[in-house]
Amino acid sequence: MKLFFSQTSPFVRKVMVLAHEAGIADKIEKVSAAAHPIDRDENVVIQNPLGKIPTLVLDDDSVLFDSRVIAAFLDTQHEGTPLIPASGIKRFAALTLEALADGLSDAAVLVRYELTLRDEDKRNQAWLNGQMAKIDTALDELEAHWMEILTGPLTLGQIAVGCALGYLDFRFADIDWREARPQLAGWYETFAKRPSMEATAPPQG
Ligand SMILES: N[C@@H](CCC(=O)N[C@@H](CS)C(=O)NCC(=O)O)C(=O)O
Repeated sequence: MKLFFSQTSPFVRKVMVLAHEAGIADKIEKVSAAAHPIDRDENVVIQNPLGKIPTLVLDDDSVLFDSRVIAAFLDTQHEGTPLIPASGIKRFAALTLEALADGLSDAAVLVRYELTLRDEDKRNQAWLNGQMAKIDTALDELEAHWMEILTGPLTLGQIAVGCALGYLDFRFADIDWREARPQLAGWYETFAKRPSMEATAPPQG
């Protein structure tokens, strides 16, 4: 299977961390993509009309997107403990945690686009503040209500949080998200050292 890929995307990273944790990363051929909301990558668009990554093309040429669908699919492709619990409240807690982390990543990616793609004099500061507020309240929620699940058995939810925090450190190094969230900071310090996280880290510098 082929994955349209960029090392800077937190969503691509999420599916790759899952693949590493599941021991199936070597089954995925990574195809470099230049997904961009303005200069669209036609190689991606031809497979996924939204032009977004991750996009996964299976061996029978069927196409899966977005990252939540790809992650759920990859979780069916290994024999180990599922990273999305099969049923019950644990399943929906893991998926809700993933949704929370993905929402944080979405807001951070949108801020990044506003800051890098829009002319400075046309930027909408109120809109930027709104996206930053989402990031802030999502981080607060993780610290206040999710630490027990974050420190429990590994799930896709934890992976999504690790990738969202990694993206904040990568693109918004000036934001000190750790100071007011010591438990989350401590959890991430350990989580970021997992081989799956180290193997998928965004470029340095
Ligand atoms: N909800 C999507 C979000 C994916 C996403 O926004 N990917 C970005 C890269 S980080 C992208 O492809 N941007 C190009 C665009 O917005 O057209 C998912 O979970 O896969």
